[in-house]
Amino acid sequence: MLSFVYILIILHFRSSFSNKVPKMETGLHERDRAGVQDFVLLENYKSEDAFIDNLKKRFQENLIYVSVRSRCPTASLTHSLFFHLQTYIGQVLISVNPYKQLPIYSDAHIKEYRNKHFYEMPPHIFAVTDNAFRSLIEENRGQCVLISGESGSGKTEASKKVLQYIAACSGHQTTVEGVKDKLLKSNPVLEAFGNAKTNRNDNSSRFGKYMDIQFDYKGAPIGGNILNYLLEKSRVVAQTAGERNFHIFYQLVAGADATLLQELRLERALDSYSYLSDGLNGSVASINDADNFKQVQQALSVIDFSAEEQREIFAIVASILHLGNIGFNEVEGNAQVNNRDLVITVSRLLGVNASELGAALTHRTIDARGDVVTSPLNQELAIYARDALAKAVYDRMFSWLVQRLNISLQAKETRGTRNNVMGILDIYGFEIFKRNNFEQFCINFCNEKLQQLFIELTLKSEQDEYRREGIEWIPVEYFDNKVICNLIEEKHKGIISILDEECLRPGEPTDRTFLEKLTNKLAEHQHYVCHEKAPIHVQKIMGRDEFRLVHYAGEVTYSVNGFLDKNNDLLFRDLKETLSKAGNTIVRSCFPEQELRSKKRPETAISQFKTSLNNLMDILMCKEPSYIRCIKPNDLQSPGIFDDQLVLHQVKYLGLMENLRVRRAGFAYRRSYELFLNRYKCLSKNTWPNYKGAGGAKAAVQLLVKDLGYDNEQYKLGETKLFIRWPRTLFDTEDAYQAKKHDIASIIQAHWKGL
Ligand code: AOV
Ligand code: MG
Repeated sequence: MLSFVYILIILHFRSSFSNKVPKMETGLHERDRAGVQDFVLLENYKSEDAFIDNLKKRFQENLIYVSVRSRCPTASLTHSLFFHLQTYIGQVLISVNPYKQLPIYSDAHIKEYRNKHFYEMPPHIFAVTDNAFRSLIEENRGQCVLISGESGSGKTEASKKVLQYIAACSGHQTTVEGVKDKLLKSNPVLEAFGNAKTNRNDNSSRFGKYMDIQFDYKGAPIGGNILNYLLEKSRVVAQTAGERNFHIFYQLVAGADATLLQELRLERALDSYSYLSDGLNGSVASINDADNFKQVQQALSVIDFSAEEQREIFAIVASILHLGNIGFNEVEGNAQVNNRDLVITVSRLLGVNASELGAALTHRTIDARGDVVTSPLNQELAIYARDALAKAVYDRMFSWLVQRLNISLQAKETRGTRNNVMGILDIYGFEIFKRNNFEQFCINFCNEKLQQLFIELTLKSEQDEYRREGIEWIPVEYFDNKVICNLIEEKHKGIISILDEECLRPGEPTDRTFLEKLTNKLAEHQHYVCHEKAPIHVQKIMGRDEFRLVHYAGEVTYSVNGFLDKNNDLLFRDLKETLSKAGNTIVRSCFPEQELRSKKRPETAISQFKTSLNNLMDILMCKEPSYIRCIKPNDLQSPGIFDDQLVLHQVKYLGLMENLRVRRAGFAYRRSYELFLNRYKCLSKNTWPNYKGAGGAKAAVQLLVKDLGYDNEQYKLGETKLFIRWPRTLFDTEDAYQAKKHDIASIIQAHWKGL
């Protein structure tokens, strides 16, 4: 009986082979009032001016999103196969920071984007997210949303919109609501402790964040995990003019109620605290510290932080403020604490012995192969030790906070959900300040790595594949920033290696000797500029203690002052020992005793950072990426101003023009011949029921697509794969396949009924 049905199916297919010619790709020519919403539709797509003009027109109409996707008509795209396209074309959304609230993120908007085709709706973060989300659930492919752009371009805001959309669209069971609440509430907490006002952005991320959200097979979020990258801890003890310390310090002082304030021995006056008085001493118009503090407290409760944990966290924050006010006198070369009361206050808050802390702040014990020697510090070193303590306590508390969040976010049940993960990457954006230090060097290195990933996935691998498959292709030239990544991180030769070498060298290495080594080894490198070899106009603005790197996003002059110190990241043993016995359990867990016993030299700060970034790249490489490329329209953080030159610069270095060219000329879909035949061989009598006579899979596909009416423009045959230029072609083929499947199902049904 079964073989009878089989023959019936074959007969039906054979008789129904029509020469249905799929509709030709028409492209999309409608354009809205303000430019085109998809750059692929831009007529003059090679012109930078036209590109900028399009962004500007749309920006002026409050249309801040423009997509770069493959040509595809908007109508009737309801194919399951749609998702196969993303693997190859990825999604790129360009977002221009409006610097004002736009009414485009409401629940009604979320509803509109829900389960709609990416191509059907105007470009939006919600469209990108919906698409990635559906690809994750329906195709079981791990996703990541990579958000990049310079400082203040809108990355963090974008990442919050991604999360908002996911929370609104996914399951609504009580258990899931709990997880979603926690995911959402992790943001205000991390921003309070990890963001600060800089001269570029009032809410600048001073750490890198990668958040994984884990879903069950039905698409409900069941957990999350956050990885944090190098917090800019130097900010705890000093800030540049016009900048602030981390938000939480101001929030606590402004928002704590009288009881808490009293408990922490704090006053409301910001200028009472030395660690808050370097930069901008006070509040910022765009920020309400007191309100934000209430939000943080509420968020901590939602994330299940106990009252005791919250008390301990705020005690640590307060202790740092008090610590900063401890000064030292010098008597015969020995530092002495000038305000013992403050030492007592700090000790109470952290639960350490006051005299031990006082001694640890003014002495240093060295264990040289079993010979333990304690010697007094001078005033300068005592200040150094105090600041190192404040930085270390804050930094480690921040990492503890992330770990603690992760415990709360941990999924209860993870079976079968390995691939159901969506990652969101929001790092600190590329920065150029008047003075740039070790921190900017790390931040900009991180941005180079992310740009490298974008190039690798959207420009390089795409074109490499065409070359490998022997597809006729006019290469699109682009600047590959690998050369800069190598300059920074190459083993033995790169800046990081030279810095580490200098940090570990016996003798008396200094920032200046490090700079000399850099210049000796790298003077000839085209992306390294030393003072001696700099062009006159650059030399004029460059100090003798500076070097300059030609980054993908611009030239940055770095001062070497503090490089060695920050890289060594030394905290004297006496202080570690004191803290390892702290009554404050968070502090105690941040300074474990084992660390004191370890004889191994800790890895330098930059090496740790490099390793963690390379691990991150590995994580991202095995996921399907969606990109949000954020653009800052002006340097004034103001709405309505579109600075053409500033935008053009970003468009250039982000590689957006090149990306568009590859998109336009490229192929939306590709599949190995065998896989293509597996699905569609039933659409031609030449390949159905098998294609043995065709002379191999490639020849069979050639016959099949001819029968389907593909013209030469629509496809190319590679070595191992069929390349289809426009999604529409594929969708029509899929339509024909679905129709055939449907027909045959009806025939079988009719047959059984008739029996
Ligand atoms: P960033 O994350 O890219 O900078 P943010 O996301 O913090 O930049 O954005 C900076 C500011 O721009 C925000 O505080 C908002 O005021 C405004 N903004 C950004 N995106 C939007 C939007 N979609 N709608 C309205 N306002 C917006 V940095 O973390 O500094 O690299 O390190
Ligand atoms: Mg940010």
